[in-house]
Formats: sequence, C-alpha cells, structure tokens
Amino acid sequence: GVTYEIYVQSFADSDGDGKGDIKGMTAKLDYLKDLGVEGVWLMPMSPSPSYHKYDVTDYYGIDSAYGTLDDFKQFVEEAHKRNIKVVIDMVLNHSSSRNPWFLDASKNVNSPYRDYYVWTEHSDPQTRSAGNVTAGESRRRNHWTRLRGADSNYYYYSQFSGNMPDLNFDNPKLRAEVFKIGRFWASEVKVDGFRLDAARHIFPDERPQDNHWWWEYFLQEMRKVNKDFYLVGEVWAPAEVVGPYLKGMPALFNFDMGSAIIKALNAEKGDSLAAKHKKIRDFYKGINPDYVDATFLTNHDQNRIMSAVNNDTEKARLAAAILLTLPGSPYLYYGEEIGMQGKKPDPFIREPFLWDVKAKDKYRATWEVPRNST
Ligand SMILES: [Ca+2]
Repeated sequence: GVTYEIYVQSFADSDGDGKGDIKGMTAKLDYLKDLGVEGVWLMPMSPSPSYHKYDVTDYYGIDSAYGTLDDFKQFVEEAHKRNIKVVIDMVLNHSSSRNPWFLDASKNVNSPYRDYYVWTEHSDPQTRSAGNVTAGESRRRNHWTRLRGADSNYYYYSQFSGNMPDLNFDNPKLRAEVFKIGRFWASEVKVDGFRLDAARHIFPDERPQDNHWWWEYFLQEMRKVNKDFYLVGEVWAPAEVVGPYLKGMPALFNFDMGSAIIKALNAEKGDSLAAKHKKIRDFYKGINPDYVDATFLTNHDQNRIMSAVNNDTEKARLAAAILLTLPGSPYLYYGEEIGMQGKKPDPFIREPFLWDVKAKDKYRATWEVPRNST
C-alpha cells in the first residue's frame, strides 16, 4: 500500500494557533482514506526545541504544540479503524543538547547519563581505556563539539551538529533505554512501526557492521511486542551501502531510484531507468528475498518533486505514474497529490498544506509565510 509522509506542523491546524496538530490530522483521516492511503509516516512529534523536531528532549512525550499523548492515542485508534497503519519517526542516533540526559551528563562526569553520550578528553582515563581517540586526533574532527564551559576540555560526538549529541550505543544501559522507548510506542501507544532516522550513523561510519547488527537486534526486540512490527530505515547512501541493512530492516528507502527517476524525466531520456531498477532490485534480493522496496520521489529533506521537474505538470504526473507502478511500497510526501511546490532552504520544502483557497481554508497552518505554495 501507499504510505503518506506528514510534517505535522504543516498539515492541518485544528485550533487556529498556526501550527498543524494531531487533532487536525485526526480530522483529516477520511481525506487520507479517500486518497487510498494505507499508512502514514509522521515526522517527529516528541518535545523538541527545533521547528523540525529531529532533536528530542523527551522520548516518551508529545510536544504540546501538537497536542497530548491522549490525542495521539485517539489518532492511532481512528487510523486503525480506517485500516491506516501508523509509522512514527524515531530519532535515536542523537538527542537534543537540551535533553535532560545531556544537561545532566554535561554538568557531571559521574552522572548516570554520562555514558549515554560519547566523550573525549585528552587526559581522561575513560577516553583512553575505551580506545577512543581524542577530538583533535579524530579523522572527523568536525563531528566533535567542544562542551561549553570555562574549564572544559571535553568534546562530545555529534554527527550532525552541536545541538544533536550522538547517543552512545556501546553502552548497554543506553541500549536498554532505547528498547524501553521502542516498547512504549509499540505496546502502549500501539503504533505499527518506526521510520528510523539516520540509521547508518548509530555507530561511527567506520563501523558499518555494527550498524547492520544493531538494527537486526532492535527488530528482534520490537517483534517480541508485535510480531508484525515494521521498520523502514533512512540510509541515505548509494545502493551498495543500503543493501546490507536489509538483513535487519524489512524496508529501506530507495534514494537511488528516486533520483534516477527525476534525472530521467529532466533529461527526457528514460532508456536506462529499467536497467537501473533491475540492478538495484537484484542486488537487494540477493541480500534479503523478502525485502520491501520503500520507493519515493522526494522527501522532507529534498526539493519537492513538482519543483524538481521545474513545475512541468506532465513530468510530475509521469513521475507519480512511475512511482505508483514500480514494485515496492511507495511513499508520498504530503502535498505531492495536489502538486505543491517546494525548494530549499528546508522550511520551504515543508510548507503548509493547502486545503482550500486561502480565504476559506480553516485548517491551513500559518506558522510560516510560504514561498512556493500559496
Ligand atoms: Ca494547532
């Protein structure tokens, strides 16, 4: 079936505060049902200081701007009544630097949360015994952030930014916490699956086998709660790098195919597309014959398909036709179905959904002034 990716803040605003929310999504479930959608992927909803919420401060909560946990439980129930599965974004590679774990860990070397993160300091015996290099010795110097504070020589590992300290998956306590988080959403809230953010960065890039292993282990644990639990991973890399993750993850996004479709449309030359598709498919099948190809055109990190084909409606239609007839489990990004446009920077590929003409649009979010779809 088709899964529909939603940026909650831009989808449907039920209370007129300018931000899309869970009750708004619940009110629009019949719209999704009519569209023929059989699953939704909801971008992060847990409390976070950022507008995109890919840096979580409380893994067990819902950001108050979006509603409450009860609102969300009701959404899941209503979605299930309509045979729509609910997949939520799970951002486990890193937390927010304002997560209470990190705040405590960064103040106190003896904090119970200290080893939830990865630290280096030249003279720290823990750094040495763990075999960690110090920040200055690291090959990826830019992935270490110096801890703020006058007398601090400590750096913490941060793949994406200083606001997003990486969690330490070498620590069994952290792994147990992560399973607890997973079980909470699967058993108490009854979501059907997770979209796993930054799935290839759980361990540093030079340890790909550990990353593959981790997701096999995680899936096993989640399937103890729900034998059909679904995982779809974001491994934003060429097919050769994506493939080995299929051992542990039932589905992975096919980034290569999405960009190949766009390239073929823009070049008006599609003769190598089928061969490209077969090559990727044969490779993935050799690793896991039951794999699910999570196909898509573009997602919340890329220019919208309409803009990627320079607003050529015929090309956008053809893109949709290719996507929806390829083997696999296609993902639509909200707004694709009405031809919304969107070009980077990021807030402008995540613009408010247009439900109606502006004057009559009760559900339209207004948290930003859109540039592309108005
Ligand atoms: Ca709202």
